[in-house]
Amino acid sequence: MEKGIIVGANTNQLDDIFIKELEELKNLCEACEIEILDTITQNIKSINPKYYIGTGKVKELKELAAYHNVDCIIFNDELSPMQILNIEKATDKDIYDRTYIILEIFNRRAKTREAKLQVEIATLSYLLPRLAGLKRNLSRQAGSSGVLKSRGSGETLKEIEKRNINDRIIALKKELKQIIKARKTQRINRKKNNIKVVALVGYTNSGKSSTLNALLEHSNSLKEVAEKNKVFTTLDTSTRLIKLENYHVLVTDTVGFVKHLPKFLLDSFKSTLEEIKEADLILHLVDSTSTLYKQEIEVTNNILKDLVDKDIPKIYVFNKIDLIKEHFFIEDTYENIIRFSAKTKTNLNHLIKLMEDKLFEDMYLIENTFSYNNVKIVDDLITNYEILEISYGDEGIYIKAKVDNKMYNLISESKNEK
Ligand SMILES: Nc1nc2c(ncn2[C@@H]2O[C@H](COP(=O)(O)OP(=O)(O)O)[C@@H](O)[C@H]2O)c(=O)[nH]1
Ligand SMILES: [Mg+2]
Repeated sequence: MEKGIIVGANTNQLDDIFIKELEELKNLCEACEIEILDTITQNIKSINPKYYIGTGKVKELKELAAYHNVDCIIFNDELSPMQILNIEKATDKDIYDRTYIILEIFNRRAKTREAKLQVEIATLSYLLPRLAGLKRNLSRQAGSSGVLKSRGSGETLKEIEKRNINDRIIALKKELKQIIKARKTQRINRKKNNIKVVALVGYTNSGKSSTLNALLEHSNSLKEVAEKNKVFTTLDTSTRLIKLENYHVLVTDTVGFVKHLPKFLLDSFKSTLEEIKEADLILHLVDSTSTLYKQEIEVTNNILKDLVDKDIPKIYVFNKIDLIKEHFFIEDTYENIIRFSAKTKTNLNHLIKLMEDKLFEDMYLIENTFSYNNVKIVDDLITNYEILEISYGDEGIYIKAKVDNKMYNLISESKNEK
């Protein structure tokens, strides 16, 4: 894990909003596997065009960076190419800015071809004017794009890189255009299993990962989960198989919303959220301690509206309720709300129950003994549905399961055929 220091300059924000922003950045860095050892802040009237912070602060920063022996310094803002170059010279450390960290997260989380293209285009557009300043960071980027691997020397290298990058951006945009065109004519229906999918959505720091962990801990019938996991070998790292009260579901931790997302990153951000389209339920995580939570909900919902055209049931999870001392009043504009704490597990059981209600409300409970010459349906049931009970007797296979409409009809038909 790399180690780093965060730098923030407060020009005209309220203190607690500024502090929250730095917390968010810390969380973002940790998502990029950079451990934050310290933070330096400065209240200034205007940003220093040369060093972002004041020259005195730069000295302090250099000493602190040397003291902690960090690999990098991360600024809570987008830096100009010149600023990166100057600060890197002055401190002798790798300099990253907020935008770079966000891009790094998007790079790691982009799954579909479209998302990968979007993110690479954004990354290259960001790198282009910064080639000189980011010389040491290029190797980090090289792995994801491959475009910067070309080797040369001195100035010519930069020229080659510049030309390559421009060519590559043009090629990527062309491919992206084709993908978007193709997508319009094909319906996405990639679901292979009938297992339900839950997406955790919300701002960075709202507690998405903590909630996933709380659910995971609760999912205590580990043997069963391990067995089931074999079926889902293709799961990516952010998706987990979770046992609720009766059923297994897949829970996906999505890329978090961030404050002041640069405009040129919006498309990449949306593309990394594509997986929400396939969700059967959305857990909208809200940081109850945020004074701006209403706005945050609205921003999140607006993006969701853009992204998904069908109605996906939603539960508003007002997290961090342990930090709220008085009664927490929530307007009744939101349906399906729950006051929750991922830390103290307040209302975890309630949340699990609510999830199950929302996910399985239009499922049928079936209880039937299938004769042994009906193994095809039994096979389908076992592979694709949640089996609550199964036993093999003389008359056949007894199964209790919850099934969807399609399977329900299939079973009814097979009964009639007898
Ligand atoms: N007090 C308290 N802190 C929480 C709770 N949930 C998360 N946190 C803290 O909030 C920060 C962000 O949580 P995290 O799960 O990483 O948020 P994410 O960015 O949405 O995945 C971490 O420092 C957590 O320890 C909670 O219910 N109560
Ligand atoms: Mg997280």
